[in-house]
Amino acid sequence: SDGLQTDTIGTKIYYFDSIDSTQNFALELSRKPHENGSLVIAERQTQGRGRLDRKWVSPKGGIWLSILLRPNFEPSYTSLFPMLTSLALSVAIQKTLKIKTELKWPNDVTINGDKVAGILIDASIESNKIDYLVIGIGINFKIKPSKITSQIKEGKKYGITTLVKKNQDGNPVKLIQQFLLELEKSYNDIISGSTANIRKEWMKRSSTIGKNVTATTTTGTIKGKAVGIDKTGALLLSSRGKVERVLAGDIAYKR
Ligand code: BT5
Repeated sequence: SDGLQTDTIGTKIYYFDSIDSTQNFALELSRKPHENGSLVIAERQTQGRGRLDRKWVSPKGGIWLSILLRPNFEPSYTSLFPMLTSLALSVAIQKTLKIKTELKWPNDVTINGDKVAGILIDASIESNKIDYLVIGIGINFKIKPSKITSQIKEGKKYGITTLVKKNQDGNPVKLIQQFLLELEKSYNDIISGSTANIRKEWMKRSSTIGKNVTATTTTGTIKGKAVGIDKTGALLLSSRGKVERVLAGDIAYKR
């Protein structure tokens, strides 16, 4: 926690050499009092997970962390969190490592289209109030991409990359500190109800807006041109003269 400039996030840190999943640990913590802002971080995960229980490969060399938050605001803001978190990460990567990244809706951080980080949000909402949120972030900091692709079926058709290459130097601690600072800034923005800036900044860094995409949701697929993001973080697709709203799902860009 040395050098951390945040007030809420990271006030308590749980560090593990190896754990099943930092996300699961943070979910357990939510049952205890006084854990707002707690950070769980591990060198490697044996059961890392993505959205919809997909596998998240988490060997040594990556940054695997989860943050437990108990925000006091409308549950509809929850869907903004993938955006807010990936934006904070993109800014921190640029500031500390001078690397440009793109944001792909809803939760990917990419370099030239290859995934370098992913975000997972677990939310518990009770009687129209947020009980807690757990934000999970996985960053391929310094990992040979083949170490990841070899462990996932869809590895070949899926571009995966690392922030720092084999012979390069990079300081993961600086990146984490900057990321937490950026995250807390946007978190405070959301708490005070100002989300316009987050959406504007996300769109500036996004590779999604303006593209023809195929969105896969739990109810089917929608094709259209990505024209924007609404207040809740939903993707707006222009399709046959209508604007369709995609609240959750995955997208692929048409080549
Ligand atoms: C995500 O899911 O991108 C969210 C990943 C969140 C991981 C963090 S690490 C700390 C915390 N603890 C956890 O257990 N999880 C969180 P999704 O968009 O569903 O992407 C999952 C897909 O990405 C998989 O199906 C694979 O195809 C691919 N994948 C798996 N491991 C990867 C990696 N290390 N880098 C890039 N892609 C990966």
